[in-house]
Amino acid sequence: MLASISSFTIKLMYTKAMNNQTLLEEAKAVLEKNERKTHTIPADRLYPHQWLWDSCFIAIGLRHFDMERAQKELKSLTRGQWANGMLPHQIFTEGEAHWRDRNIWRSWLNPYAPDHFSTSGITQPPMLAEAVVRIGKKLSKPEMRTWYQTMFPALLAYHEWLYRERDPHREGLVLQVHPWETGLDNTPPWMQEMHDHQLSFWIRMISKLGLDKPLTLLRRDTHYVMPGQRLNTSDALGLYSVQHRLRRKAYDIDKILTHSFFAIEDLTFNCILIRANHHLRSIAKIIDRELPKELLESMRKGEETLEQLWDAYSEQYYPRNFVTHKLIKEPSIGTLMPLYAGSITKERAAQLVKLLHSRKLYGPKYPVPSVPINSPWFKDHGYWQGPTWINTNWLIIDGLERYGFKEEATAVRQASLELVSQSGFYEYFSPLDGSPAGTDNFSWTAALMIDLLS
Ligand code: 9WN
Repeated sequence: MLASISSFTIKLMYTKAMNNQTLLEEAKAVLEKNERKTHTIPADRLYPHQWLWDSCFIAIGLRHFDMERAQKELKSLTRGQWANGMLPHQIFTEGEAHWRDRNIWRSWLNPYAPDHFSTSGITQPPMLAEAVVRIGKKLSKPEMRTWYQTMFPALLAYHEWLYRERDPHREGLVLQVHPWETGLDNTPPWMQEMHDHQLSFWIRMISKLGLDKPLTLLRRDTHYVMPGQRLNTSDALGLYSVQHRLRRKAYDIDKILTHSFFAIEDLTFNCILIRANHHLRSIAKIIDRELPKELLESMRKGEETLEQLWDAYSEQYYPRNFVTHKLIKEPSIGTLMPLYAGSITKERAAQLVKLLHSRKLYGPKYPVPSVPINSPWFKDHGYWQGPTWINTNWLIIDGLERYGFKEEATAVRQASLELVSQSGFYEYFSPLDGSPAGTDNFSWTAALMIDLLS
């Protein structure tokens, strides 16, 4: 009996190892397919440019098998850095085929935008410091110092820009002016604010008259992904109209803030920034550089102010409207991101872990859903309104591990591996039955799988 059990166990282990090996090879193949000269695109056709936080997640995976390419991936992000320090969320691919995308943004309207590359005029979650450090940890000491010296100026300029431009009241939290800046495009808190205050008359009329249905045919994204798996056309029009307003102000933050109330201190963005600050401090220490006093003060305040986003009534964190300072009480995965920030107390972290244990909230069969299961917004394939994404799982796993919640971290890791090994490297998955959605061959799913398996 014992012998047969052990041979069965050995066979099982062998199959598992084989599967993992195959998965690794397949993941590498996805990254190869999406490789371009200087960087990796998120997915062919649907996402043909370079995106800021995608490249960071991609480099975190690449470092396990091609260090040179991982470093190149991050260095290529600095090509698009604006003279004021901003790292744009997109660097556009050159060529006639992409003229329309470049023209939507017209980054050349802003005097700080680079001359040789067209970019968007907004940023994305500041994952760069994390990716730089993850690479650094795999290098020898002298190589690590050289690598940090290379990346430090861009990182410092970026973090200084974030506080200088996006924290005008010097409170420690930075604001975002478009949901694309959060990387979680149609996440409920932003969509609620947009529906309440931003949707213009013509967009409301379009959806009232049912004209949004035929307009869906004109969208590029819905050629590649089923319309029900993307945001609806009226919300998509809303996002483009906000983008258009930013362009009219030539991406000048003073002008934008004078004329708009659509500015939110986003939870996920600020939690990633808190962790990035921690990494920036350690990079500076290793290369014997001092960080400017004002920046250090903002970083300190950020950790302190995060607690103002805690709502004692519902025992959750929420983003906050920058202008009214009112919490936007629409539950979303952001509430778990303070685990990744790492600056909250262990008691507070344990309160968040309770949410992960609840099947009705963030603990279905395939965690972690981007919106709790019991939310009226929840749709299991609804883009950032329900599905499980591998990058947010990665952030949560990292946070859980650092707080010592090993079992929970293993469960989320296991669910992520299962999702991908069952269906492939999709963009997102149903948290209820694991079915895949969005585009296939998605780069960060592949890259983070490599990292989780390593
Ligand atoms: C807009 C590239 C990006 C990701 C974002 C994701 C999606 C873009 C889009 O794709 O956003 O930036 O076209 O919807 O929401 O997180 O970086 O993968």
